[in-house]
Amino acid sequence: MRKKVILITGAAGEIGQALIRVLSEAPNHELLTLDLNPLPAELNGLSTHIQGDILDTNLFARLVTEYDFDTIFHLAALLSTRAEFAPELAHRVNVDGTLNLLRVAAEQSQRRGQSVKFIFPSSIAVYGMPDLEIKMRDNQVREWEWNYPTTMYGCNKLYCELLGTYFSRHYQQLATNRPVMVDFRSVRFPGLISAFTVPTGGTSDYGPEMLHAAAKGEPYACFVREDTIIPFMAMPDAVTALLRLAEAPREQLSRLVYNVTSFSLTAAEFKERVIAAFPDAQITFKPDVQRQGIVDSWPAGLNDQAARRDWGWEPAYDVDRAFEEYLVPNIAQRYGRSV
Ligand code: AKB
Repeated sequence: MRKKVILITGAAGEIGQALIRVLSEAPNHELLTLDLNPLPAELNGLSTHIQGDILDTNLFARLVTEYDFDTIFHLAALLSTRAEFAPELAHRVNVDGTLNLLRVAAEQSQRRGQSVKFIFPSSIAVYGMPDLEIKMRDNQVREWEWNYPTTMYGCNKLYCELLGTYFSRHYQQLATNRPVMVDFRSVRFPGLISAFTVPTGGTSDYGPEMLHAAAKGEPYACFVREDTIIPFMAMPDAVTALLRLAEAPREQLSRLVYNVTSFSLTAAEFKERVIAAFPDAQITFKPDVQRQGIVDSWPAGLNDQAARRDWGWEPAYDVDRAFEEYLVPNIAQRYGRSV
């Protein structure tokens, strides 16, 4: 008898760590986590962790003999800045990795005779605003607008949304003649900010980096201009979004891919909030041409009405609550600062 589990890929990343903490508290869930890296020691014992590669098809061939995947949170990806340095590797991990896993989900659904939920975090990187004037004009972008990504990561995410939709609606295993039931669902996240982990390889990272550097008492040179604006979200809301979407009754979903957002801030406003919490923060602005170009192509805000309407999405943390109740106290504590 195979063991029923929730699979989390990219589990050692920022979203993965936060998701493991929440899911491990819920009863009746066995977690199987996968990442190239080990989990941090404080998460030991909360899941069965496999250190491995999502491109390793032999590994999955072994895992499916032992485990029955009920739900898959496929978080593994190379983020936007890192993907620009290694576009082909990014394509392999972000696209081929997702395709491998969709195939696994399809086979699993046939074996179990029930659907497998496939939850996929997408990103504001799927959007490509043509210039700053239009970015400021269309500042509440809807899901089907401006789908012209300018980065490898954005292209990968947009294509994987389509791949997931294809597997969910059209893919058939003609050879086996048994129905495939992949229940693909995706959220497009804004820049995420965690109090407990620091991101690596992203381009929205200037927000969290500014905060963590200030709390550590280190100077920080922000790599985008002061007027740069994108949407952000506190990590607990990101986890809530994934779980709410996963739990939503299928018949209530009018789409498979949803925008979710919380608050939009300019880099200067971000700095003001950081200085209000850590008055000795040394923050300067030293824009990097490439990274600035990426963030300028991302929307200033997202329209998340469909998620609110279909599955009751609502962020718990607006900008004040995110800084005052989640980010500042937890980050200060992490680095032994009083606020
Ligand atoms: C990145 O900066 O690449 C990510 C994202 C916005 O998806 N944080």
